[in-house]
Amino acid sequence: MGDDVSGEGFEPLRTYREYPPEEMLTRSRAFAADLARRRTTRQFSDRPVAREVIEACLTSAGSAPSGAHLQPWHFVVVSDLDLKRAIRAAAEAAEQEFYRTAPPEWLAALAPLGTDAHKPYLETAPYLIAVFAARYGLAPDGTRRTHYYVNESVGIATGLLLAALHHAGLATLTHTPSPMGFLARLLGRPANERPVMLVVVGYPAPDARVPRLERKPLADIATFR
Ligand code: IYR
Repeated sequence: MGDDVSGEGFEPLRTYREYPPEEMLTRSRAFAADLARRRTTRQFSDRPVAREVIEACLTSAGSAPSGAHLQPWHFVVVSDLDLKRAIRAAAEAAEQEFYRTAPPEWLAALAPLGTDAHKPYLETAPYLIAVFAARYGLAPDGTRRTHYYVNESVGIATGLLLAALHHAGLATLTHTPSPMGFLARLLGRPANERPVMLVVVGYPAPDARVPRLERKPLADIATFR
């Protein structure tokens, strides 16, 4: 006996699509090659991006699997310049403290990336997407509902978001100002939500530069047994 899928709450799987083995291979390789072009970018253009594109990419993010399908995520899309400025000011204040007090080992690990407390892209890029994790569900009447595997679920959704934005032809930066409690305050999020990260989105600056870095080869990241 497997899982019971006979009840009223079930329907046939209609959306699955099988590809012939050759096509499966070419598709998987083409997808890998396309994702291999994704680079975290720290210089953004101020060129506008259609809101509909962001909406479609967030729809991709929202397709993620989640613990008990409770979808414990919320995305706040910030394009308002005053709000971006306020986020930048708060993030830079937090980062100044970070770079002043971080352990030497951490600062050494970051050195190849060339980062510092200066975050002009938080103002330049057309969109900042603040990712929030709903630690528990909160009904309007204040009733709480336990959420499961929140970090895993939000991590998967954010990964799909980054892939969708890249697929659309946009550059991204995952930014984790520390501490980032200011995001919940500035964006007026409810008490059950914890800010997870900011995803900076836009066109890369025409003269954008990225660190030379290599990705681990397959043999180092996967084991077949
Ligand atoms: N949040 C800081 C520091 C930082 C930390 C890690 I780990 C990175 O991969 C990159 C940056 C900053 O944004 O500069």
